[in-house]
Amino acid sequence: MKKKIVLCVLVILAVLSACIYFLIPEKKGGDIPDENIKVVAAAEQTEPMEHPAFKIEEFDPVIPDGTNVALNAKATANNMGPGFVPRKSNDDNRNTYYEGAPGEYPNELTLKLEGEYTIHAVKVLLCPDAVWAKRVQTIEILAGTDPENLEVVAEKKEYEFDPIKGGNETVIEFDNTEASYVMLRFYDNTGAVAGQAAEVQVYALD
Ligand SMILES: [Ca+2]
Repeated sequence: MKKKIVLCVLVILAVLSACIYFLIPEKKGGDIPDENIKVVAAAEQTEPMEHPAFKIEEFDPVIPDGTNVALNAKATANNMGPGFVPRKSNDDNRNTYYEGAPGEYPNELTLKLEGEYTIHAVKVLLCPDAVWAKRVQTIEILAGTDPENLEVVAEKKEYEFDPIKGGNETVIEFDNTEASYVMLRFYDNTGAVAGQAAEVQVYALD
């Protein structure tokens, strides 16, 4: 008889506990212990998502009209850093580059083309690896057929080189010019102690 009474009491207590649990839902998760904690709802996600703030637009390189006539040009410079010979600016390899002598601005890199062409754009490329930090180079372009009397075809201007968003390259366009010599005159480089060019492409109309 006593066992039945004890069993009944246990059943009643269990039922009461269940009622208390379900009738007071705000107690289930417990109180927020700290007023500084902000509870936010997680976004519904059923597949991998990328936050728009971290999305980098795919770079679409600019390729000027015509043909690059700089590949076989003879490259010279008024100065250079150790090992950064001018020829590295048009050897078709973006991992090699010309760099001027440290702090000896302006650095003048001249390409003697194989003939006389009607040119309209110069593309300057640096190594595309992300390890190259974004930088701004101040460049002026001169061109002509007389190496002693080259004329400015693109005024001195700042150009951004960004391997993440811009392919670490820039295109400098100017009016059609008859030229067998092209000079890049570097005035400043925020990412190094002198002007740099891994590849210089000169575009001539066909
Ligand atoms: Ca090169």
